[in-house]
Amino acid sequence: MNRNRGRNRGRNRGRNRGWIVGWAGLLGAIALIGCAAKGPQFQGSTLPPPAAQSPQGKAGDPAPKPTPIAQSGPVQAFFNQNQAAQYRDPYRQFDRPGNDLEAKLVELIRSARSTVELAAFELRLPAVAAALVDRHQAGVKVRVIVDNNNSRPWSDYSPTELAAMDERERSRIQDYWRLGDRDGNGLVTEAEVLQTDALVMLDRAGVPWLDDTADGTKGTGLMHHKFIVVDGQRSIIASANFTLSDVHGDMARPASRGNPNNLLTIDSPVVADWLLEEFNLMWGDGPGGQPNSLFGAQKPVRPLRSTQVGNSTIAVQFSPLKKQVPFEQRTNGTITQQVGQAKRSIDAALFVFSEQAIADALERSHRQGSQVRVLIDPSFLLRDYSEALDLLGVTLRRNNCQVEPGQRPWNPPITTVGAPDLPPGDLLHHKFAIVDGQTVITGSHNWSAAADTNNDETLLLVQQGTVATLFQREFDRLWQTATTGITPKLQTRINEDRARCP
Ligand SMILES: [Ca+2]
Ligand SMILES: [Ca+2]
Repeated sequence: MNRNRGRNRGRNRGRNRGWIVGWAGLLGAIALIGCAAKGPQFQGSTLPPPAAQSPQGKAGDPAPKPTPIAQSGPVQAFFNQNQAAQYRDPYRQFDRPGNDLEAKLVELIRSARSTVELAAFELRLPAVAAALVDRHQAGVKVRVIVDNNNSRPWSDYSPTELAAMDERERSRIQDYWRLGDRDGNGLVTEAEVLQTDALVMLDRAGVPWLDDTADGTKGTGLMHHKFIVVDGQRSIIASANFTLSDVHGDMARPASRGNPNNLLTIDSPVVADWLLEEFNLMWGDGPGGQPNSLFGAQKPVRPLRSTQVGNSTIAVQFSPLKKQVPFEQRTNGTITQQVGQAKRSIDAALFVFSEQAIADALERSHRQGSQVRVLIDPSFLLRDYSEALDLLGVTLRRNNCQVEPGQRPWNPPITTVGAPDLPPGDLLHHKFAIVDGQTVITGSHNWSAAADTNNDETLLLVQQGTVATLFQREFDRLWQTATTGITPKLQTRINEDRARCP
């Protein structure tokens, strides 16, 4: 059975049109779009040269390179901003600090002898696609699930569609055209697409894949997982999507180094079984091969499960949970319980923090003497529903001057809450916390209600000394550049809020 169900559900959008003709039209449109902004795009000469790259950090003030921490054993952690490691960006072609997360994904996939299951919110990395194709062609059973928002090849968008996109979305797609133009001649040929457009590569090779419309819905919430299982034994659970932005950095932004992210490799048949169960529910090969995919809250409820892997304790829980499941048994309940148990410290680095109950648990731990430090992506930090405001003892009202329900500004507040200073184009994409320097909470699961009630997510807890040390090092790195407390920007927002909503 080799159903390519990504293409069998009426979503075959113009993929039969002539390749070159399609690209020529698209490139014309992109050039026009580029002219309106700042000169023509996709001219080889306008792409930033590799020499323009500069190392992260302030000029003349290079941070000392930390000592590498050796890892061996069945559970290991990797960070694309690990300053103790070095790799060559395979697409922008320069050396940089960090673990090559794409290489980790590729290494795992290429080790497969019988099966590969990959579930990723977005899959755009060419080397990952090439590894999947390689294994598929070698007779390994390869299956892929992506989210329906990201299930179209970038080379598939028509000029009209691109023109109708908002700037952010369009530049995201344009970045892949930059990637695709391998020889920098301003054109993306069919041969180049077949080397760089991951979903086209899978399609051409007949690798079966589907998205979360396979359950007959319009795509439920976000199929937000980022995991791979190989041979029912070895797995990766990541916070990174399998994209340039989340791993290496953007083609059009030379200073970007990829959204700060982490990835764990876990060699355990027990953990692999949990992930496989989740994957198979979503994939949905029912009796006789009849499709019966389940996404979102249609999946059966499973509790937090825990196992010993070497000297590590690993626990995994999947979301979303059905509405009737009590809060304590939900994924946000698990996070709440973990941070509420802290005796000494909680350090969190988060893309999003909007779950009130977790903020309340942090306050309880803080009152009992735990040091609480929270870093949040700058784009989210000061939203009216950001829990950062609670910790800082501040309320910002919505446009209609209403207070976000449930907001509970701390009294007394803390000042150890803020945002790291990141290179242009990079977002703080982690979803991790370290509790008492021992327990790491990570995975794909943001600290939001959507992650608990709507999205397919992996919540991962790890207790292991070296892993905790590496996460602590990543937190400390981000903390060094952070701006925290009531910043001038926040004070301005507070003043505006008072003037606007007396
Ligand atoms: Ca080209
Ligand atoms: Ca979806």
